Amino acid sequence: MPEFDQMKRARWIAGAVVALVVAGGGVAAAAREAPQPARRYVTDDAGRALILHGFNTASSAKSTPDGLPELTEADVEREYQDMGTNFVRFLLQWRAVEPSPGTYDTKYLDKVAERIGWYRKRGYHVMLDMHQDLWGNGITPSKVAGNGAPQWATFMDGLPVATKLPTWEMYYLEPGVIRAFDHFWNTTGEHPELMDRYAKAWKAVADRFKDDPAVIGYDLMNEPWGGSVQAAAFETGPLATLYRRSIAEIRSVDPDSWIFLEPQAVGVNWGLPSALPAFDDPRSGPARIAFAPHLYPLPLDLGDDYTAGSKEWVDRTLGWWRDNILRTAERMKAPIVLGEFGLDMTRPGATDLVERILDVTDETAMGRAYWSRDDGPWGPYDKGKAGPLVEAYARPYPRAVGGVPLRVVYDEKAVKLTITFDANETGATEVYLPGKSFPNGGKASMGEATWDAAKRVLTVKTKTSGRLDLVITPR
Ligand code: 9MR
Repeated sequence: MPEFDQMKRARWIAGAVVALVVAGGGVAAAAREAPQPARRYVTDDAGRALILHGFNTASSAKSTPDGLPELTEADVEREYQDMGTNFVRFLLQWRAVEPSPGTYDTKYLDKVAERIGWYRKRGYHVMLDMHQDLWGNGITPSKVAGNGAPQWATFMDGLPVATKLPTWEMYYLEPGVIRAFDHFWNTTGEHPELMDRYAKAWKAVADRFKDDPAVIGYDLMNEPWGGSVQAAAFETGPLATLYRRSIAEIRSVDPDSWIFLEPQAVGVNWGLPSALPAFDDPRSGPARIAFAPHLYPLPLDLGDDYTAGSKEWVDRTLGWWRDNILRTAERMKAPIVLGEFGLDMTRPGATDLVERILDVTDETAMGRAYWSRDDGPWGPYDKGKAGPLVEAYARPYPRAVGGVPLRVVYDEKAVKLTITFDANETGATEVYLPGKSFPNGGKASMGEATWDAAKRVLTVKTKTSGRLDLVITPR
């Protein structure tokens, strides 16, 4: 590695360490007793608990001129047939939503709606994600990095941004990028209108999609970065302000959709604690605010694999991540959806790590969306060919449960799925059963079961009260 790269890398790591120290209490938090999963769930219109499994769709939306992912209806169909997913974290770009201040592009939103329709037909729940990395593509003249924010919202005061860095994350430390964020968060006191515009853009999106039954909710900002304000000062300060304003704007038109909140990405993605506070939901009825963190273990970010010596480190960071995420969710009284995790599936140990993360999220009742659905070595398909992720991701699971799930265990050897739940009157339980282990569908240990072979879904009507152990085995 040339000397320059080494220096940049060292700077990035140094920044990370600062974030760690500023986060404060991180080590103490990790040493406390392990928290237990609270088992809160995102619910559907009927009130059933949803277990959300899916993909981020797609990274390609960042750089296409129209801000839409490279995706066809056949791609959605293939994903459903191969893996039985019921969830998508669908990327939006603020630059496409609001091409000039206060003007919303209804044609773009119509095209988003068309794609949501492809998911709706197949019973998916769509979470709209206002994506950004590195603020926006206006940070360099050649648009070599960054996506999300429109050019009109990009103020860098002439500060420099390098045009070639070894990894994309390093651009976060460029002076111009830090300034663009400082203006957005109004740390500079010079652009109070920007946060307002952002919150109102969310109102426009919510107004467009509030009645779409497939849209489960809104992920307010991808991987927030505080610029020169970091960690707790950022999460309890400007980030919380943005969230409160956006929640108020969304709720002024849409009382029912879920609102998904992300912590600061740096540090928290690696397992450090978040300081994100609890938020009030002004809707009448129970709050519909969920916590949507990401998971990228640091050893992998630094180029290691899930093998030998670094496996132990990754497992350790997974433990911290689990505990710290559960603590934050408890403070927020919010269900958890892991909005992103992913890695190069061609690397040694990659499938093992995916299996491990699926286990952790299953045990803690978190939903999950893999990064990402794009074709390539990280994705389920590479040059159109199914890779190891497809098989790993196609696990049997209850997509929706008529009650509150306490435990979901799949015994792979015995081919037996046990769903323990406190039944209520919200409706039938729907279980996805992959073709490999359940070639002829499944049968249920109780209730009235119907098998839909085309969808590979077993619908089970059970008693509507009491604690039940519903066991599904092959037919
Ligand atoms: O995988 C994405 C990579 O191809 C892009 O260059 C990069 C910058 O836009 O973003 C990567 O995706 C990231 C996502 O946007 C945010 N979370 C981490 C993802 C993986 O690095």
